[in-house]
Amino acid sequence: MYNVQEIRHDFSILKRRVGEKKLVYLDNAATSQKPRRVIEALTEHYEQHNANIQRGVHRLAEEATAAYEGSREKIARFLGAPDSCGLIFTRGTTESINLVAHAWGRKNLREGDEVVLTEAEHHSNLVPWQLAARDTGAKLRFVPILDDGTLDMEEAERLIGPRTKLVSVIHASNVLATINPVERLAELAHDAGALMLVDGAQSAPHLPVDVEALGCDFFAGSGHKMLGPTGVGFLWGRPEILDEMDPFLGGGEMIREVHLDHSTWNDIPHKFEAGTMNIAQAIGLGAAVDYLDELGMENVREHERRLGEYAYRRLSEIEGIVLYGPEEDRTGLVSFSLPDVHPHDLSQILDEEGIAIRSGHHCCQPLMRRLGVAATARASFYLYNTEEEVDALVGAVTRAREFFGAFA
Ligand code: C6P
Repeated sequence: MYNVQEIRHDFSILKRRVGEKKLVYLDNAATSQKPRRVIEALTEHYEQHNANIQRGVHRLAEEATAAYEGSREKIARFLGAPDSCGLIFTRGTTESINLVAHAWGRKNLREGDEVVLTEAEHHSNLVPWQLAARDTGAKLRFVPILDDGTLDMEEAERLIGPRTKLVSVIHASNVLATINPVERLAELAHDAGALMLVDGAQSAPHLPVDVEALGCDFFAGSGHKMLGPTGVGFLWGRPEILDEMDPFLGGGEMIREVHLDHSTWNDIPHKFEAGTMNIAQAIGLGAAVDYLDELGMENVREHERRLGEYAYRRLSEIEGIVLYGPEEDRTGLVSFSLPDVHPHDLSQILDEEGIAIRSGHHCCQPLMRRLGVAATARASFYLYNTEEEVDALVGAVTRAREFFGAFA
């Protein structure tokens, strides 16, 4: 039985106040809060086991290595990966995609090749490909979005063809809440002989994910958006593809043999983990995944689906409000704008009521242009948010609408 009040006890920060007001944290798409268990995993690592990993044979080094590798296995299992050697620790989604753009893209893309993205990509899944295209002569193609915020799949079928070498798309949009049909896109990519990368920054924290069922070749995610510490995330890749890729960063631990004039590479995943990694954070992410597993991702999804639907319906009742993205099959976030109120002013007013939302372009400037706006306000929910918090949001947005409307 999913008990949101019990869950909230695990997150001390949710008890704090913002001035006189109770904190209502609705900026989870930017980063999630951390349960006590994750914070304790970090403390326990530093107080009891801290050592560098992979290198030492002393007791602490062995304990730290076992915890770090244990975390890798947990995350691989969480993603439905058949084994953990394809799971690489990175700093987050951004670094994971840059890793593929460098280590796979620079090696495999040529003039005349195409990388297919969408109009709704976060800058993390656009700029690395712009740089790779500049260096290799490959071209970028973009699947448009329809007015309801879903992908134009007819156009996707037309765009993905013999020149396509990679299809790289968000699983879920951080602005529109759209869940993309990545299984179908992976089929189209593979039929064309291309690979498929999924940006899972906004899906792994919120939906059950199974990389085998999705049929993707790479899956990128950020630990800090799924209850884990900052500074750690992951790239899962098909081992046979990772094996063939060049290294990303050079340095300690990613090598097998080093000579003055050349080196050979360690096995995956270590080939892609150069230097001392974010050990404590990776262990903390393992604790986060344990927490999510115990709640059950189906239950998390159902809680957020209901909350997102409730928020969408209540917000839509506010006069003049514009809501972005599809009406159904959404994740638990809502982007919106009000006539006569700049989203930044709105989020400042909400902050005075203790309500944390995000406003801006959400690192999706091309999408903002497509929507014809400079910025939106965005409330994003997670597994510990409640209907009362949605009510607080709706009340505050309504009051802001009335206040600014009086001057319009
Ligand atoms: N979106 C948001 O408020 P990093 O920063 O590497 O952990 O995640 C980047 C990233 C990649 N893809 C998507 C779809 C994302 O939403 C994000 C991060 C945050 O929407 C910060 S801009």
